[in-house]
Amino acid sequence: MAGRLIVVSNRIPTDDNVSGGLMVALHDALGYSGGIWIGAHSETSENTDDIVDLGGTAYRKLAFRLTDEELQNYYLGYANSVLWPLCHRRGDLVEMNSDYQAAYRRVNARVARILSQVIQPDDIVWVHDYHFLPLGAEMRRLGVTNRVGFFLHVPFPSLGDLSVLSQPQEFAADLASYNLIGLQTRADVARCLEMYRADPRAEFMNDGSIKFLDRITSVRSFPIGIDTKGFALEAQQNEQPFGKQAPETFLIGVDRLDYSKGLPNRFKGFAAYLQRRPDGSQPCLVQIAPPTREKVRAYQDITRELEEIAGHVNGSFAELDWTPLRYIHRSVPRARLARLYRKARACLVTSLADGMNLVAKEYVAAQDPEDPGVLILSRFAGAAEDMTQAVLINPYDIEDIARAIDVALAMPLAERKARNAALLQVVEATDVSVWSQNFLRVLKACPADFDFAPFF
Ligand code: ADQ
Repeated sequence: MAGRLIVVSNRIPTDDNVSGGLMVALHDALGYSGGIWIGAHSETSENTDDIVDLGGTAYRKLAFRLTDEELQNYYLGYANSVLWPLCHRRGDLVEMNSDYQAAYRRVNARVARILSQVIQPDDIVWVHDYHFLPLGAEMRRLGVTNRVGFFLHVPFPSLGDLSVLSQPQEFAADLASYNLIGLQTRADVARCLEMYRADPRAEFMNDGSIKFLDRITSVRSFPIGIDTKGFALEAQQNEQPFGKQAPETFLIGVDRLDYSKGLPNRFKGFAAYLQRRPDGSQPCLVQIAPPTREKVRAYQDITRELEEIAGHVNGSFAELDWTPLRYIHRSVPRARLARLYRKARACLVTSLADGMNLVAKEYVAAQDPEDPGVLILSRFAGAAEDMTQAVLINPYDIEDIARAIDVALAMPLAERKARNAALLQVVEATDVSVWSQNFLRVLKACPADFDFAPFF
């Protein structure tokens, strides 16, 4: 019998909430093979033995519990105040704290124990993202020899970034516990290989895989995408996304409110464009940015900074009948988002660092091929590696952002159509179902790991 799939991710869908490309793709992959989806429970509990079975028909969902202290030190602490800034080249925001690190390892060891209790010999395991870097190593410690793959959704850190960690050599050892390390881009793969090249414990095999102590690991890029057809269909509904106050010409930005997304420079770039726009034009920037990780100081700071800049832009340019910057600080239903993208003349993605950036792909998929808008895309988003027909920008350069808005709003129809068609090909080629199938196919083909020798 073919083995089941076990997926581990920070969030798991609740019964009526399988939405968003990634969630749907994993849901589908689990639906084909049967198996288990393991993730953190949304409510904390002091009883961490309490594994909550959330049921399910085609596959089971199991939620592990975090205590309040673990939510603080593991999730907000090590994951989001050490690893997140580290991977997004913000060493200045990394908060070193030994309690964070201890909680991170403890939670990963606990999840490994849960896994070792439910896993069967033919199962394969797919671990997602920076919350679970040491999960593979903890599973190996418990004697699990199944194929285990890891996918990192965020940028792979450079050697310099890694040196911020107190034990950077653990990063390489933890990752080498997986049979397959999946990364978003070829540039991420290059940085990962650079890390192993600098590590005397690693040896490169002829086929490009890495022998680390006694284990063989492959490193490959699997650029993530969206449910392209589904999203395009949502965008084609006729319903008006605005109420009465629809702006005539608008650009759109959609991001979690995160310092990695380059929002201050985006607002400043838009202001620089307004300064020199053609006479009489009244373009709007509609920025949708729901808050995340609000308990982390760096997120409180960026929220305050953006409110100030937004107030300044509107204070300087607004007229009685025109608000240039519409800054919406909450989530928007996906169908409405899709229709907003379709009506927007351009989309601004200004990330200072970004694993992929799905907004760029959603915007392209949502366009009317007969009259498409223009994608303005940061060179530092993973998406830019293949989406080269976007108007590429340096998000650190405010003048460059202003120039790109100018170019986008003045672009002739023929050029818009040609660029959108080329971009759509990239989006279709990296559809999220292709992404998950490719990853699982490569993981299943990895050499098995039955002669494991522990590292530590
Ligand atoms: P994120 O950092 O969350 O993801 P992104 O890839 O842009 O960034 O995905 C955000 C998703 O949330 C998009 O689907 C977007 O439509 C949605 N979203 C954002 N704001 C919203 C709002 N206000 N209302 C409704 N929906 C909203 C991480 C990495 C990325 C990587 C993805 C997937 O940081 O680099 O592309 O994982 O691997």
